Amino acid sequence: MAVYAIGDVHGCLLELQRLLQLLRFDPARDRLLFVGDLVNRGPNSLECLRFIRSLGTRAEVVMGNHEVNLLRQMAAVDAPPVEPWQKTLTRVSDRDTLLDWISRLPLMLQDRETGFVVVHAGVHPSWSLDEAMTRAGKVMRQAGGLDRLETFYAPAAKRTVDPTEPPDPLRIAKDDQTVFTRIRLTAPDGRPVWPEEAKKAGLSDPYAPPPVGFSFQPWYQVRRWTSGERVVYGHWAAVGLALHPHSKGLDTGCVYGGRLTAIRLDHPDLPVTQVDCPNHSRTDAGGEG
Ligand SMILES: [Mn+2]
Repeated sequence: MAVYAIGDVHGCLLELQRLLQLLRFDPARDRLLFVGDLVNRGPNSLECLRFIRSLGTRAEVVMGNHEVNLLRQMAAVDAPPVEPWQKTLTRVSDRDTLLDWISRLPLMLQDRETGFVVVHAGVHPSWSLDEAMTRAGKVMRQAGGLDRLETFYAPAAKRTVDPTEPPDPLRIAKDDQTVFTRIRLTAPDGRPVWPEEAKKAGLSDPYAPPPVGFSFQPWYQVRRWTSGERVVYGHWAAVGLALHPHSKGLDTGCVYGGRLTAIRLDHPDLPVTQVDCPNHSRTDAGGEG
Protein backbone atom coordinates (compact mmCIF):
# COMPACT_ATOMS: atom_id res chain seq x y z
CA MET A 1 0.00 0.00 0.00
CA ALA A 2 1.54 3.27 -1.13
CA VAL A 3 0.26 6.86 -1.34
CA TYR A 4 1.81 8.92 -4.13
CA ALA A 5 1.57 12.61 -4.88
CA ILE A 6 2.06 13.48 -8.54
CA GLY A 7 3.14 16.84 -9.99
CA ASP A 8 1.52 18.96 -12.71
CA VAL A 9 0.49 16.64 -15.58
CA HIS A 10 -0.70 19.26 -18.12
CA GLY A 11 -2.16 16.76 -20.55
CA CYS A 12 0.96 14.56 -20.70
CA LEU A 13 -0.94 11.27 -20.54
CA LEU A 14 1.78 8.99 -21.92
CA GLU A 15 4.29 10.25 -19.37
CA LEU A 16 1.74 9.80 -16.61
CA GLN A 17 1.14 6.22 -17.66
CA ARG A 18 4.89 5.57 -17.85
CA LEU A 19 5.27 6.99 -14.39
CA LEU A 20 2.50 4.76 -13.02
CA GLN A 21 4.17 1.72 -14.61
CA LEU A 22 7.46 2.68 -13.02
CA LEU A 23 5.72 2.96 -9.64
CA ARG A 24 3.93 -0.36 -10.24
CA PHE A 25 0.81 1.54 -9.28
CA ASP A 26 -1.95 -0.89 -8.33
CA PRO A 27 -5.37 0.75 -7.91
CA ALA A 28 -6.45 -2.12 -5.69
CA ARG A 29 -3.78 -1.20 -3.18
CA ASP A 30 -2.29 2.24 -3.84
CA ARG A 31 -3.63 5.80 -3.92
CA LEU A 32 -2.72 8.84 -6.01
CA LEU A 33 -3.00 12.49 -5.02
CA PHE A 34 -2.64 14.97 -7.88
CA VAL A 35 -1.57 18.57 -7.24
CA GLY A 36 -3.75 19.97 -10.04
CA ASP A 37 -3.15 21.40 -13.52
CA LEU A 38 -4.15 18.13 -15.16
CA VAL A 39 -4.98 20.00 -18.36
CA ASN A 40 -3.78 22.55 -20.95
CA ARG A 41 -0.48 23.08 -22.77
CA GLY A 42 0.18 19.35 -23.35
CA PRO A 43 -1.22 16.96 -25.99
CA ASN A 44 -3.86 14.85 -24.17
CA SER A 45 -5.83 16.98 -21.73
CA LEU A 46 -9.20 15.36 -22.36
CA GLU A 47 -7.79 11.84 -22.07
CA CYS A 48 -5.99 12.80 -18.85
CA LEU A 49 -9.28 13.95 -17.33
CA ARG A 50 -11.07 10.77 -18.35
CA PHE A 51 -8.27 8.51 -17.18
CA ILE A 52 -7.78 10.12 -13.78
CA ARG A 53 -11.51 10.35 -13.16
CA SER A 54 -11.84 6.66 -14.07
CA LEU A 55 -9.60 5.79 -11.10
CA GLY A 56 -12.49 6.77 -8.82
CA THR A 57 -11.58 6.97 -5.15
CA ARG A 58 -8.00 5.80 -5.83
CA ALA A 59 -7.14 9.20 -7.29
CA GLU A 60 -7.80 12.50 -5.56
CA VAL A 61 -7.15 15.81 -7.28
CA VAL A 62 -6.97 19.42 -6.15
CA MET A 63 -7.92 22.23 -8.48
CA GLY A 64 -5.16 24.09 -10.31
CA ASN A 65 -5.22 27.45 -12.02
CA HIS A 66 -5.63 25.70 -15.37
CA GLU A 67 -8.79 24.00 -14.17
CA VAL A 68 -10.03 27.41 -12.99
CA ASN A 69 -9.17 28.89 -16.39
CA LEU A 70 -11.00 26.07 -18.13
CA LEU A 71 -14.16 26.60 -16.10
CA ARG A 72 -14.01 30.34 -16.80
CA GLN A 73 -13.57 29.60 -20.47
CA MET A 74 -16.54 27.26 -20.51
CA ALA A 75 -18.69 29.80 -18.64
CA ALA A 76 -17.90 32.63 -21.04
CA VAL A 77 -20.20 31.61 -23.86
CA ASP A 78 -18.78 34.08 -26.37
CA ALA A 79 -15.10 33.45 -25.68
CA PRO A 80 -13.32 31.21 -28.19
CA PRO A 81 -11.60 28.21 -26.58
CA VAL A 82 -7.95 29.01 -25.96
CA GLU A 83 -6.81 25.47 -26.78
CA PRO A 84 -8.12 23.12 -29.49
CA TRP A 85 -8.96 20.35 -27.01
CA GLN A 86 -11.37 22.72 -25.24
CA LYS A 87 -13.34 23.00 -28.44
CA THR A 88 -13.53 19.20 -28.53
CA LEU A 89 -14.67 19.19 -24.91
CA THR A 90 -17.67 21.36 -25.74
CA ARG A 91 -18.89 18.69 -28.18
CA VAL A 92 -18.25 15.36 -26.41
CA SER A 93 -21.03 13.46 -24.66
CA ASP A 94 -19.22 13.47 -21.29
CA ARG A 95 -18.72 17.26 -21.32
CA ASP A 96 -21.13 17.91 -18.46
CA THR A 97 -19.87 14.97 -16.41
CA LEU A 98 -16.27 16.14 -16.72
CA LEU A 99 -17.02 19.81 -16.06
CA ASP A 100 -19.14 18.94 -13.05
CA TRP A 101 -16.31 16.78 -11.71
CA ILE A 102 -13.72 19.52 -12.30
CA SER A 103 -15.89 22.18 -10.68
CA ARG A 104 -16.10 20.05 -7.52
CA LEU A 105 -12.35 19.47 -7.19
CA PRO A 106 -11.31 20.77 -3.77
CA LEU A 107 -8.76 23.56 -3.41
CA MET A 108 -7.15 21.73 -0.49
CA LEU A 109 -7.03 18.15 0.69
CA GLN A 110 -5.97 16.91 4.09
CA ASP A 111 -4.85 13.32 3.70
CA ARG A 112 -5.66 11.60 6.95
CA GLU A 113 -3.46 8.60 6.33
CA THR A 114 -0.21 10.47 5.63
CA GLY A 115 -0.88 13.79 7.36
CA PHE A 116 -0.05 15.68 4.17
CA VAL A 117 -2.00 18.67 2.91
CA VAL A 118 -2.32 18.92 -0.89
CA VAL A 119 -2.82 22.23 -2.71
CA HIS A 120 -1.98 23.44 -6.21
CA ALA A 121 0.15 26.53 -5.62
CA GLY A 122 0.42 26.96 -1.87
CA VAL A 123 -1.16 28.03 1.39
CA HIS A 124 -1.37 31.70 2.40
CA PRO A 125 1.37 32.14 5.06
CA SER A 126 -1.03 33.97 7.37
CA TRP A 127 -3.61 31.17 7.41
CA SER A 128 -3.36 28.22 9.74
CA LEU A 129 -4.03 24.96 7.93
CA ASP A 130 -7.39 24.78 9.71
CA GLU A 131 -8.33 28.26 8.53
CA ALA A 132 -7.17 27.42 5.01
CA MET A 133 -9.33 24.29 5.04
CA THR A 134 -12.35 26.31 6.18
CA ARG A 135 -11.80 28.87 3.44
CA ALA A 136 -11.32 26.17 0.79
CA GLY A 137 -14.62 24.58 1.88
CA LYS A 138 -16.45 27.92 1.63
CA VAL A 139 -15.19 28.39 -1.93
CA MET A 140 -16.32 24.89 -2.82
CA ARG A 141 -19.82 25.50 -1.47
CA GLN A 142 -20.10 28.50 -3.79
CA ALA A 143 -18.26 27.15 -6.82
CA GLY A 144 -18.85 23.38 -6.87
CA GLY A 145 -21.30 21.99 -9.41
CA LEU A 146 -22.00 22.46 -13.08
CA ASP A 147 -24.81 24.93 -12.34
CA ARG A 148 -22.22 27.27 -10.77
CA LEU A 149 -20.43 27.93 -14.05
CA GLU A 150 -22.86 30.78 -14.61
CA THR A 151 -22.90 32.15 -11.08
CA PHE A 152 -19.27 31.73 -10.08
CA TYR A 153 -17.15 31.53 -13.21
CA ALA A 154 -18.95 33.69 -15.76
CA PRO A 155 -17.29 37.09 -16.14
CA ALA A 156 -18.79 39.43 -13.56
CA ALA A 157 -20.36 42.69 -14.56
CA LYS A 158 -18.05 45.53 -13.62
CA ARG A 159 -19.28 47.37 -10.61
CA THR A 160 -17.78 49.88 -8.26
CA VAL A 161 -16.87 48.50 -4.86
CA ASP A 162 -18.37 50.50 -2.03
CA PRO A 163 -15.83 50.39 0.84
CA THR A 164 -18.59 50.94 3.41
CA GLU A 165 -20.34 47.73 2.38
CA PRO A 166 -19.37 44.45 4.04
CA PRO A 167 -17.07 42.33 1.85
CA ASP A 168 -18.92 40.38 -0.79
CA PRO A 169 -18.74 36.60 -0.09
CA LEU A 170 -18.39 35.89 -3.81
CA ARG A 171 -15.42 38.27 -4.04
CA ILE A 172 -13.77 36.64 -1.02
CA ALA A 173 -14.28 33.17 -2.48
CA LYS A 174 -12.78 34.17 -5.82
CA ASP A 175 -9.78 35.80 -4.12
CA ASP A 176 -9.23 32.74 -1.93
CA GLN A 177 -9.42 30.48 -4.96
CA THR A 178 -6.74 32.62 -6.59
CA VAL A 179 -4.49 32.27 -3.54
CA PHE A 180 -4.72 28.47 -3.45
CA THR A 181 -4.15 28.11 -7.19
CA ARG A 182 -1.59 30.85 -7.91
CA ILE A 183 0.37 31.96 -4.84
CA ARG A 184 4.15 32.05 -5.23
CA LEU A 185 5.80 35.14 -3.78
CA THR A 186 4.72 36.88 -0.62
CA ALA A 187 5.73 39.97 1.30
CA PRO A 188 7.43 39.43 4.67
CA ASP A 189 4.04 39.79 6.38
CA GLY A 190 2.64 36.94 4.28
CA ARG A 191 0.61 39.03 1.85
CA PRO A 192 0.64 37.40 -1.63
CA VAL A 193 2.54 39.42 -4.22
CA TRP A 194 1.43 38.93 -7.82
CA PRO A 195 3.83 39.09 -10.78
CA GLU A 196 3.00 42.67 -11.77
CA GLU A 197 3.88 43.98 -8.32
CA ALA A 198 7.04 41.85 -8.14
CA LYS A 199 8.15 43.28 -11.47
CA LYS A 200 7.51 46.83 -10.32
CA ALA A 201 9.60 46.09 -7.23
CA GLY A 202 12.56 45.24 -9.45
CA LEU A 203 12.30 41.49 -10.10
CA SER A 204 13.11 41.27 -13.81
CA ASP A 205 11.48 37.84 -14.17
CA PRO A 206 8.59 37.72 -11.70
CA TYR A 207 7.97 34.02 -12.42
CA ALA A 208 11.53 32.93 -11.58
CA PRO A 209 12.69 32.24 -8.02
CA PRO A 210 13.75 35.57 -6.47
CA PRO A 211 17.37 36.25 -5.48
CA VAL A 212 18.34 35.68 -1.85
CA GLY A 213 17.56 38.77 0.21
CA PHE A 214 14.91 40.12 -2.18
CA SER A 215 11.97 41.73 -0.42
CA PHE A 216 9.49 39.10 -1.67
CA GLN A 217 10.13 35.39 -1.12
CA PRO A 218 8.36 32.08 -1.83
CA TRP A 219 5.31 31.48 0.37
CA TYR A 220 6.85 28.33 1.85
CA GLN A 221 9.88 30.27 3.07
CA VAL A 222 7.82 33.10 4.55
CA ARG A 223 5.40 30.79 6.34
CA ARG A 224 6.20 30.05 9.98
CA TRP A 225 5.67 26.31 10.03
CA THR A 226 4.26 24.48 12.99
CA SER A 227 5.79 21.13 13.87
CA GLY A 228 4.11 18.34 11.94
CA GLU A 229 2.72 20.52 9.14
CA ARG A 230 3.47 19.09 5.71
CA VAL A 231 2.23 20.47 2.41
CA VAL A 232 2.71 19.09 -1.09
CA TYR A 233 2.09 21.40 -4.06
CA GLY A 234 2.95 22.08 -7.72
CA HIS A 235 2.63 25.15 -9.97
CA TRP A 236 6.20 26.46 -9.95
CA ALA A 237 8.08 24.73 -12.75
CA ALA A 238 10.72 27.46 -12.86
CA VAL A 239 11.79 26.44 -9.34
CA GLY A 240 11.43 22.73 -10.06
CA LEU A 241 11.70 20.03 -7.44
CA ALA A 242 11.67 21.79 -4.07
CA LEU A 243 11.89 19.34 -1.18
CA HIS A 244 11.92 20.96 2.25
CA PRO A 245 10.99 19.46 5.64
CA HIS A 246 7.51 21.04 5.65
CA SER A 247 6.86 21.55 1.94
CA LYS A 248 7.36 19.46 -1.18
CA GLY A 249 7.14 21.23 -4.54
CA LEU A 250 6.60 18.75 -7.37
CA ASP A 251 6.17 20.76 -10.59
CA THR A 252 9.22 19.63 -12.56
CA GLY A 253 8.02 20.96 -15.90
CA CYS A 254 6.86 17.81 -17.67
CA VAL A 255 5.21 19.79 -20.46
CA TYR A 256 8.34 21.92 -20.93
CA GLY A 257 10.58 18.92 -21.64
CA GLY A 258 11.42 18.43 -17.97
CA ARG A 259 10.13 15.57 -15.85
CA LEU A 260 6.98 14.28 -14.27
CA THR A 261 7.53 13.60 -10.57
CA ALA A 262 5.97 11.35 -7.96
CA ILE A 263 6.75 11.28 -4.25
CA ARG A 264 5.60 8.75 -1.68
CA LEU A 265 3.66 10.65 0.95
CA ASP A 266 3.64 7.64 3.27
CA HIS A 267 7.47 7.60 3.08
CA PRO A 268 8.41 11.15 2.07
CA ASP A 269 12.12 10.57 2.65
CA LEU A 270 12.36 7.91 -0.06
CA PRO A 271 13.81 9.20 -3.35
CA VAL A 272 11.28 10.68 -5.76
CA THR A 273 10.36 8.80 -8.94
CA GLN A 274 10.54 10.71 -12.21
CA VAL A 275 10.07 10.15 -15.92
CA ASP A 276 11.74 12.31 -18.55
CA CYS A 277 9.47 14.14 -20.96
CA PRO A 278 11.73 14.74 -23.97
CA ASN A 279 8.82 14.91 -26.40
CA HIS A 280 7.53 18.13 -24.94
CA SER A 281 9.20 21.44 -25.48
CA ARG A 282 6.92 24.24 -24.38
CA THR A 283 9.30 27.09 -23.78
CA ASP A 284 7.16 29.24 -21.54
CA ALA A 285 8.10 27.46 -18.28
CA GLY A 286 8.88 30.84 -16.79
CA GLY A 287 5.34 31.99 -17.47
CA GLU A 288 2.15 31.82 -15.55
CA GLY A 289 2.40 28.10 -14.78
MN1 LIG B 1 -0.35 25.99 -12.16
